[in-house]
Amino acid sequence: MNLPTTFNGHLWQQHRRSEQPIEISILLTQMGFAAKVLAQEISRAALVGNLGLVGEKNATGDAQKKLDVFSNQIMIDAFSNIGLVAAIASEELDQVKLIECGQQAQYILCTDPLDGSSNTDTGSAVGTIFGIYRRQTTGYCSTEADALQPGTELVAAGYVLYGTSTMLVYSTGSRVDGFTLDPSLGEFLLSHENIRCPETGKTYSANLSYYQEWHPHIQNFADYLGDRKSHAAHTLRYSGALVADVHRCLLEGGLYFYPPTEDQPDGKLRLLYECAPLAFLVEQAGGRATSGQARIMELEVTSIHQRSPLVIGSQSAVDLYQTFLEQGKAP
Ligand code: AFP
Repeated sequence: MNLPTTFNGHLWQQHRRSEQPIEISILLTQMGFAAKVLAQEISRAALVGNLGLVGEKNATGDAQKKLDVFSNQIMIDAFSNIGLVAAIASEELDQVKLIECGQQAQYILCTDPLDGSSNTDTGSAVGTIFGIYRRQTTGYCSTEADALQPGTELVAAGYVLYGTSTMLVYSTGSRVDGFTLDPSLGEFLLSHENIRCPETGKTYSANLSYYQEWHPHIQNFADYLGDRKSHAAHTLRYSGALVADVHRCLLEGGLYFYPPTEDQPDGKLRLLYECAPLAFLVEQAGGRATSGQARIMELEVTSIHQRSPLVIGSQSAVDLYQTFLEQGKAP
């Protein structure tokens, strides 16, 4: 039997091979630990009274689930005491949380601790998204400005998918690797090495209940994908958790799109801790991510809870979306 590669072993190898700073490996190790704690709590939430609403709204106006609050606290606890993180921006926090001052604390964590939390009460997939930036300001303590960096400045990003298994997928900018949690060992083991996003795919993910509010060109695109008689037909798969839908695109190709609507001219998704980290990963795997107007990675970030339309997945599928957006029809 070949001994599997653990997440921590892999991080150490990457550190030695690519001279990736050891601090990045430590931060990712910590992310792996937080993911294990969350996986355990999410799976037993129904047994310990941890499902349902808290009764409050979060920083972006969404109803807060008990698991949202719990997940946010786990992320804060996991990164507060290691001395490397200067600040955390989270979907569940109104403002950037300043963690640590001084020379050692050179990293900024941006996170959606529990993506797709409306799925928790029905046992469906949820996720955690994270992006890590280097601190840019030079004062003794960090400021909110450190979190307002474009995706091009990410030094590491990834997600954890809590689904039929728990998977951690990450990149530090040269490749994308995926690890599956072996619950009996309590270890993430390398299961998806050097993931490449297929050039095309058979599925698309979008909330079609907003169809009437989309731009007519995007309506045409959805009609085109949904035309069962066409060679271009795609099958709809929509989970309500961005992580789960993007994970499918990453492994099997296809695309996810959340366009602007009348009510939400910038779409629903958050640029800093949802769109940018996933764009970083998908691009590293050979896919593409755009807002329709610009590459997600290059969008200027002016506030931590800023929204952006998102189109992400296989290169050719995202290209096709762009063609429809501009011309209203297939090329
Ligand atoms: P929640 O975390 O509030 O459930 O939002 C999840 C999410 O940000 C993303 O994961 C989904 O793809 C998207 O919103 C679903 O939004 P709609 O319900 O509008 O389709």
